[in-house]
Amino acid sequence: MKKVGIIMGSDSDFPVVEKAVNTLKEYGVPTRVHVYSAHRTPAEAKSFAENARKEGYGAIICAAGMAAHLAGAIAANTTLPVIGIPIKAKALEGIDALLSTVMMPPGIPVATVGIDGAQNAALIAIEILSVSDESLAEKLQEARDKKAAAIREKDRELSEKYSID
Ligand code: RP5
Repeated sequence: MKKVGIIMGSDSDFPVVEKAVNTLKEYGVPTRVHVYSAHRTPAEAKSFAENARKEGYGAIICAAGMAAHLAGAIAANTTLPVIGIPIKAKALEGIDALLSTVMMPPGIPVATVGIDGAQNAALIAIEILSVSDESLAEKLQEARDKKAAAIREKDRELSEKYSID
């Protein structure tokens, strides 16, 4: 199976990124995690992106806050799919990172999830790998079915408890 790379701009991003790591672990996806910053360690970030395809990665998740150019910088150096997680920092509540990550000029895409949307980032990476991996496709469907069953149960409970004749 292809690997997923998770890159974050700072170890201070990890409390959010951990949800992506856990989701990939749940699905049994080989994952490598690194702190590479587009501005503090740009050489490492560039080298990772340039070598990722030949090293067996299928998707790269990039998490960064503030003027978050990490996902764009990684995408500039690979044609693998790059998924950006805008991290919520204090000053602008993550709007800064959201706009920096999502507003890529045409030609170098970054698939951007919501602010702190680490679980969805992992799920998109898994969906990408599932195109050529039937067991992942089955696991994704099972998880959806389970979620839908749980919601139906909640519907039944609330409906019984609060409906008024
Ligand atoms: C970004 O700056 C990082 O991704 C992090 O979200 C933010 C703050 O970094 P630290 O100052 O906490 O290392 O590059």
